[in-house]
Amino acid sequence: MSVEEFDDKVLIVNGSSSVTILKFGASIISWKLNNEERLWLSSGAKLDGSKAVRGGIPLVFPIFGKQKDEKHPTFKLAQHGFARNSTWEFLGQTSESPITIQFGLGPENLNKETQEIWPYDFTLIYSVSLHEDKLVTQIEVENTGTQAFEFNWLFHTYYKIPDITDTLVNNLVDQQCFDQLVNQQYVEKAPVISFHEEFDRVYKNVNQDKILQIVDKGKVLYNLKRTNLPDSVVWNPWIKKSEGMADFEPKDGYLNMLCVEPGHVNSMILLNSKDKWNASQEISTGGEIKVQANIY
Ligand code: TA6
Repeated sequence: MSVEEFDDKVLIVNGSSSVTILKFGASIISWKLNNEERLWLSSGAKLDGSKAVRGGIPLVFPIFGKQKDEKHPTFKLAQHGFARNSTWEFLGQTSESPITIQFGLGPENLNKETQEIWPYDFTLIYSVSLHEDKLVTQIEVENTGTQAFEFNWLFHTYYKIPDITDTLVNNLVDQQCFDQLVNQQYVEKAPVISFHEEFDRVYKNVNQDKILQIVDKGKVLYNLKRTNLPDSVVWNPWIKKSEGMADFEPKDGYLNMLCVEPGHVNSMILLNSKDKWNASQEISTGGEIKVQANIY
């Protein structure tokens, strides 16, 4: 087992498992289990801090997407906020088993422009735990100032999959969702989600006992457990949108990736002075298909 810090990243290795985290964005860019890569990373991804990483697990804070309310303090922030576009501080290892390391972000890590746009005192503590059989990412948001602020949080996880046309997502049936492609809200009636075109939906208030499963030809690839993250975005850019993203390579990469993104994005979280907010995602692989359609 080892934790190795480089100038731009931190690498955890534990036998045939490993995880690589870029200090820029505290973005996980690789997670290997049994020496097999489980996250999709564009071959065109910028890893030099020039833009948010296309792939892996970018972090979305304090706004998901673009704020529509021009009076809101997050209105002038870039899409998906500043967490994925800022260099975090490596805080070191906090546990041996599972191996856990932490990164921190505060106003002192933001450029002047961002501090002026979003003038709040806060601390983000991001923990990455590499287990034998799963990956856990946890976030703590603390309001260290005197003014309350509002935020969204989302783990923008890009899963590596064999073939999107054989892939299903389980346990979202009967959920309220907002379809970002047609700007419409409706109840998901498909027993399982399948993919044959661009897909971009925000599933709202999904009971946290529901384990979201990514299934390939009847075999469970990934299980996603969420704590304090009621919403989940499901996104595949398909052909046209992939062609429109300069850093999305190869262009047919949409066939081998799927984003299932746990978050709190349907509403803003209000954090009062000195309060803390915690959330996490746990990703495991394999196991049985577990249909939980009747948990509301
Ligand atoms: O999470 C889905 C989404 O909001 C999509 O609408 C798409 O915009 C994707 O995020 C990627 O956004 P980005 O800013 O990384 O290009």
